[in-house]
Amino acid sequence: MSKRAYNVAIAGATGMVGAELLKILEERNFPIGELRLLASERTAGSKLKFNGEEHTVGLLEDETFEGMDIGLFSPGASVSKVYAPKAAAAGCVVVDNTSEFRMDPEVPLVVPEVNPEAIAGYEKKGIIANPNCSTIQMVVALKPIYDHFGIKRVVVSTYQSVSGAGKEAMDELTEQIRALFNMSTPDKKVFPHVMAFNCLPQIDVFLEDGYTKEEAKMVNETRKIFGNESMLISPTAVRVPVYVGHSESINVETEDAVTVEEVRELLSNSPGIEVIDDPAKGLYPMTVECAEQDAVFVGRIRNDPTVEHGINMWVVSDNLRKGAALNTIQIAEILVRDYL
Ligand code: NAP
Ligand code: 12T
Repeated sequence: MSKRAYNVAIAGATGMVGAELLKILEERNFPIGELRLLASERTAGSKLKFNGEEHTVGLLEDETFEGMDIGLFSPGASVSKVYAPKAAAAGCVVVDNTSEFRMDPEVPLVVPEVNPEAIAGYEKKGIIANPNCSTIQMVVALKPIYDHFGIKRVVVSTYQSVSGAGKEAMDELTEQIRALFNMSTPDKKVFPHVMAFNCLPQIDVFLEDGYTKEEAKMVNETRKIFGNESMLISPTAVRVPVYVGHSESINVETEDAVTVEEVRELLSNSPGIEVIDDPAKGLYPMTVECAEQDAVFVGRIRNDPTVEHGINMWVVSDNLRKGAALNTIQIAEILVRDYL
């Protein structure tokens, strides 16, 4: 039982992550007093349902956070940059889903299965950051291996769904598929190239070293979450025409000797992970089955014979749930249980 009810504001309530936040708050019976749903001028005044009741969406403004205890933010980085500090100044602790504060040394970056203790640092700025979706599912799968065998180096390639880029991106994929089936030229606004029936080796912008910002986020955020600045991670982030669910091919070179059976057993008994790995029966994780689920799914666990000690694995999770809304709410649950 929770100690009391908490007033919760959701910034970006009308977006893909916002919708998932509302669903999960309901499912997990989060102890909510007042609920304030906030978005931009585009949708302010519209109505959203929560626990069977209609709530009118308000406009995200300077005074919106008076009397609120917790702010769950996903309105985009530039908006969080302005409003998260305002919310925190009003005494509303923010759990922010955007990239804005993740690398701020005074803001904890948290995945509850990996570094829940970091939440204690929320007091410095009143903000806790939720990592990037691709980082979250990777670190959940790596944590038990890191603790038991030590990790020398990780090589990861992602297969990321379009929902990671928001509602408009999902609509763009649908419109492009429709256009191509009708023999017309597809329009593009969100993605840099046609997304339908294509794979784009670019997520977010390019940096000077030739990597994309999404790839840099995976390296920097993973190091911060593990508290290991020298961890070696070599990433390639790819967008694929899947609506929900990110997949990752992860190669892990370990310090100590490791067997496939040990890793299967270890991951099967680790929090937040479900192993689906029965090659004889053709069983492995796929986005069509892992979407709308909470776990990080791991399969295709196999030995890497090209290094002294290493394994390969295939990791799938719902990017809107564990990759965003669920992780945010797990952080909020610990916050109310242990701190507020
Ligand atoms: P989305 O479907 O495009 O929704 C964006 C939301 O932000 C909508 O509710 C929108 O309101 C609101 N918004 C936009 N500009 C605003 C403004 N000026 N003031 C107030 N609200 C504003 O995007 P999404 O997929 O939900 O993602 C939202 C953000 O969350 C992303 O920008 C990203 O930073 C973050 N995100 C993080 C992860 C992660 O890796 N953990 C995953 C996905 C997304 P309107 O409906 O009124 O426009
Ligand atoms: N570019 O919150 O486009 O850092 O899939 C999340 C998702 C950035 C983020 C995406 C992105 C973030 C995407």
